[in-house]
Amino acid sequence: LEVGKTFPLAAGLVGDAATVLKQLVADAGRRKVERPTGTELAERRAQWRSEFEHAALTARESTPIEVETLLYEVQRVLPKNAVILAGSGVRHQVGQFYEFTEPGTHLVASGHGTMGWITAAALGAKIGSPGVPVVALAGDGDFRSLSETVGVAVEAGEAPIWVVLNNASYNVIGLYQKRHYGRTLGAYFEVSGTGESYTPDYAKLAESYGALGLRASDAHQVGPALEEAMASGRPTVIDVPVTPAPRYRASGHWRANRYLANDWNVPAADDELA
Ligand SMILES: Cc1ncc(C[n+]2csc(CCOP(=O)(O)OP(=O)(O)O)c2C)c(N)n1
Repeated sequence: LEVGKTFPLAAGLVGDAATVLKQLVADAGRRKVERPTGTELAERRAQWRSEFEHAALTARESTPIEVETLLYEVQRVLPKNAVILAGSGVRHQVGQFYEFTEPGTHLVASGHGTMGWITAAALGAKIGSPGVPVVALAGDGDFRSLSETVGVAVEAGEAPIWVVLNNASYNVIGLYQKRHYGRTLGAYFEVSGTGESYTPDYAKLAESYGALGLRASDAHQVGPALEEAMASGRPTVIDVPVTPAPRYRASGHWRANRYLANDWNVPAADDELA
């Protein structure tokens, strides 16, 4: 029995459910719980937002593009009613940094975070929401798990847009591996023997399927590429080289900080699991 393996705990309890629940209820009556007020929460949210914007804007000239900067540019260009899909590698950043204001605009392979879902789900979402842009923010590993969907979209005459966050890796897996095992295995796409980084050209892949293929190599090219994709009315793949270096800070109980960004604006105490 491993208490606290997945979620950080203030106190781990093991016992008979009925007995422990009764004890907890009795105890809860004696405690006063401090909760942040709505105003405090709004302030923290604004602070969080300004940190994100600062990170995105200060990295605006870096290449490969930082993920925050890419998300900032995407939000700047897309209308609020655009449907955004978030892939398994990038879903946490999208959840934290994309400001969704309309219902049904944030689709995510939550739970198992199944790779490949996003590639096909973008086509389904476009069929379900024909009047708005549908944009999949997909890691390259995720996208290539089901990239033949691009051909199916051409056949169907549907125009989803896939933004491929190309870091030539299953980066999130590589980061876990480095942290916990001090080495990586199969996480970075490279040519066996030479160690040379490998990526297919996703823009050309799209073209070979008869779709529109674009590349945004720096932050300034992201907006124009999205606009071209939306205006084209064609299924489009935008290949975006992104950095594999993590910088964002994470929130919630999935303490990404613990293995992703220890040194970026995170109080040390907040980083420790019991
Ligand atoms: C079908 C499936 N296999 C394996 C995994 C485990 N997994 C989670 S994220 C990930 C890598 C994602 O790579 P990519 O989409 O390129 O995003 P990145 O981590 O590089 O940002 C893997 C292998 C999964 N979620 N689904």
